[in-house]
Amino acid sequence: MSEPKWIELGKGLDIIGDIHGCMDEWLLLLEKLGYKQSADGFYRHPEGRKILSLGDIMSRGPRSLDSLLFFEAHIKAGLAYMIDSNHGWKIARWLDGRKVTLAHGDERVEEEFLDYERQHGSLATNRLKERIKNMLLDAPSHYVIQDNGASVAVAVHAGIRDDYIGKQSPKIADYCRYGPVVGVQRNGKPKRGDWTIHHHSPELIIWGHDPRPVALEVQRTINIDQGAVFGGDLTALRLPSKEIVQVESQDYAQAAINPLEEWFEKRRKAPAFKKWLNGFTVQTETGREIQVEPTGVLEALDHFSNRALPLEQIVYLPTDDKHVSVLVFKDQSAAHRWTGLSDLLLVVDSQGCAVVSKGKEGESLKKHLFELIEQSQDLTRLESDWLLYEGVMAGDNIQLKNLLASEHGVELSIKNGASIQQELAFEGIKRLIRLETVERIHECVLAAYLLK
Ligand SMILES: [Mn+2]
Repeated sequence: MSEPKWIELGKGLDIIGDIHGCMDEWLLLLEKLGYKQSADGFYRHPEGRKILSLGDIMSRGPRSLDSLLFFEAHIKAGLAYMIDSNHGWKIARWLDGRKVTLAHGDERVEEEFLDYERQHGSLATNRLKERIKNMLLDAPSHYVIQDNGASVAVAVHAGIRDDYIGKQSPKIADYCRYGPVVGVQRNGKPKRGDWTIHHHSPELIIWGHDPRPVALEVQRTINIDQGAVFGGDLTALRLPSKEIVQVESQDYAQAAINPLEEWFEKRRKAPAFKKWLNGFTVQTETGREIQVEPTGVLEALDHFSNRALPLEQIVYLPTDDKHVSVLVFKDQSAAHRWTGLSDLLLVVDSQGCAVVSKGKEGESLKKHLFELIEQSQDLTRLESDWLLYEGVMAGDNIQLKNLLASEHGVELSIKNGASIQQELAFEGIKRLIRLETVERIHECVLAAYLLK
């Protein structure tokens, strides 16, 4: 049974999301983090930093065994830590000779052990299996990370309750591996709930397990599983700096349903308009609460449904008639991923309407804007899926004024004494970067429109 443990932040920790056998990417990430391979084969950091894996280091991907061997050796040498996880637990019980069905990529671990046996014989294989089993069974349900005696963070695979932190029981171990159960699905499988909304204690909870495209910090919880094995990124969160370091990976899993694509689809779900009709409040990151009265909401929703651009394509409303917002996507698939539509360039006025109309004139304005953007950015080599500019209307043309944001961050920060319009624009952009739902972004757009 796993038992929780306390570890000191010491000279720094690099916490790693689900590796799932993506060993090539893991080695690249180690290099990017500054680890160097010593003559004895171990990877060490010149500053004495240590590695902490959130589990699920194997299954689904191509090199599970190498990943298991890496952690087995580095944990023993005191250079790394690893916590328990759902795949880890399954493999541990399989190695322990229990009757388990290997599925969801666990069968690939068995294949690798069979390969190993063909090469090294059954005696060596049994010894290896014993070592790996022990490592997996020794993994605690979670680690509490302390800095000079104060708990600053918790590392856990799938989730934790505040009252479980630092405690142990089979029930707690189960919760940490799989997350909470809130019901039963139609197929008989347990329905998992969102535990992050119940986290109120001060520690930062770092978790993985549930792949999502970006590492978002929400209410002092941060998910660092960016679906490496599904073609996303392999992520490291560095403590104490909270810096995120990533390497791109490939879709090794080739799953019928790709969880990263599923995430984008879910975020584009049509908003529940009803919730705004009686007025609403927008809470911004700066702590401001912006109240919107019910008057005019119905007309505004009618405007956005019938005359403005599709909601997915509006990030924020420019504050006056002279300005426009210009959103450009790297390519068709990026545009489709974020908006569900194929338009590469969107020019939006202060009413949320498209400035670039169809027809010949519209085409030449689009061409002009693409030329302006390409003068400063090579879109084919862009790391981000999109770029957002502020533009100024100049007769029939548009001049690009500022680069406001990209998928990776906001270029302009909000100044003290910003207007409500500016604050709402900034909040909408921040929500887009955090990959929040269209509904959460449109809330800002709607408020900005109503409070003009
Ligand atoms: Mn998992």
